[in-house]
Amino acid sequence: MSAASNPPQSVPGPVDPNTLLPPDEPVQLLDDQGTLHEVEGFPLDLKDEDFRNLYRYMVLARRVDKQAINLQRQGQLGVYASLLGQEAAQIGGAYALDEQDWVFPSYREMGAALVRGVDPGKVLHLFRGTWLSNHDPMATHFGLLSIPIGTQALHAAGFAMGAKFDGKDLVVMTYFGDGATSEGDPHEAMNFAAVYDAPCIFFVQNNQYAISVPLSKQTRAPTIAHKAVGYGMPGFRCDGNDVLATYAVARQAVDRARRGEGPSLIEALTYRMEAHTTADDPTRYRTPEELEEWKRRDPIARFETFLEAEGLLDDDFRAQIDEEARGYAARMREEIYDAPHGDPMELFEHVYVDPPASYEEQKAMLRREIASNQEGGS
Ligand SMILES: Cc1ncc(C[n+]2csc(CCOP(=O)(O)OP(=O)(O)O)c2C)c(N)n1
Repeated sequence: MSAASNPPQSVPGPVDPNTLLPPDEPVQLLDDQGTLHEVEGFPLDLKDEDFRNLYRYMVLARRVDKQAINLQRQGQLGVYASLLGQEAAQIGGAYALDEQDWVFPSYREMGAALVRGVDPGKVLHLFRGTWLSNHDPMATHFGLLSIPIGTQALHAAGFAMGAKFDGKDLVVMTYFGDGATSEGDPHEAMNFAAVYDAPCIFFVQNNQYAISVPLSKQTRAPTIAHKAVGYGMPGFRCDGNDVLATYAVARQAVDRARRGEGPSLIEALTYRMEAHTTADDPTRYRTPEELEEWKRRDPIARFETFLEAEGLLDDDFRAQIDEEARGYAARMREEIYDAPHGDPMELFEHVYVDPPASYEEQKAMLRREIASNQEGGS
């Protein structure tokens, strides 16, 4: 689609770039010791029940993540991308959404999946190679995990534009990494979303690395949030290991989008404490000291200190979460263990309405390949 064929519905005047710039310091509400400090412009509208729920989701995400890594080690998954350390970023962001809203995730978003009520085992089929996913995106408003970097940003922008054209009250959030901001797809998505005032939040989890490439080799921009100015949308920056900051910042961006004021870019500063995927060896590109430093900033430990001081964490609640986590892990094992592989010919389904001529040749080629492997194996 070209911008000319479908003009924006409203044409705002020139934007003062100063109103779009991120603040000098990332928004932080809970300091490293777990003490709450109010920050102007980012009020917290959370009740005790919400605080407990945020904690519950973070602990569940960490346990689900551990189970997925174990399934990979047992040979049940081909690969898995851990979210360890990024729980606050993902969960604070997704918690700011309402039921009618949508999430378009990358491959690392098991925490956001939980907030949307997605059964994690079902999503893991992608990592087993059995199917794209067994969850229903229409029921949960959580799209399929996207392995090609940044492509989900386009799905999100397009979906948000469509929702706006249809007059629907919904906000779209898409997650991607710092590395993805060097790709063309997020750029095109952010530009279109801004031009069309689409209700789309671009939530960047800056976990410092794109596999082994550090952020310093990724961009010359002062911060990722500064890139927002170039699109004409506000850039927010927050401590991604502080769940109250990620929530409060996302809340502002979501409310803004819901009021019809267009998209926002959020940069949450965090750290991937595990390997990039189970196929990666992070000791080859980062030091043990760096990892230790970030472990001290663990998002769950920090929030726990706050909740304990507020009298919101007790043994009963911890036991309840533990039981829930065991239930999730058991269901993941049931769903994934020895799940039958699909027919490789499915590769050709759901791609074209009118397949090109080369398609039949390629299908025949794969059929021959499978047959010769079967002959070779018997
Ligand atoms: C289009 C595309 N190019 C390259 C890759 C290979 N690849 C997989 S993960 C990755 C790094 C992504 O880093 P980032 O966007 O920071 O996200 P993170 O994995 O840190 O969450 C790359 C280059 C890919 N999956 N898709």
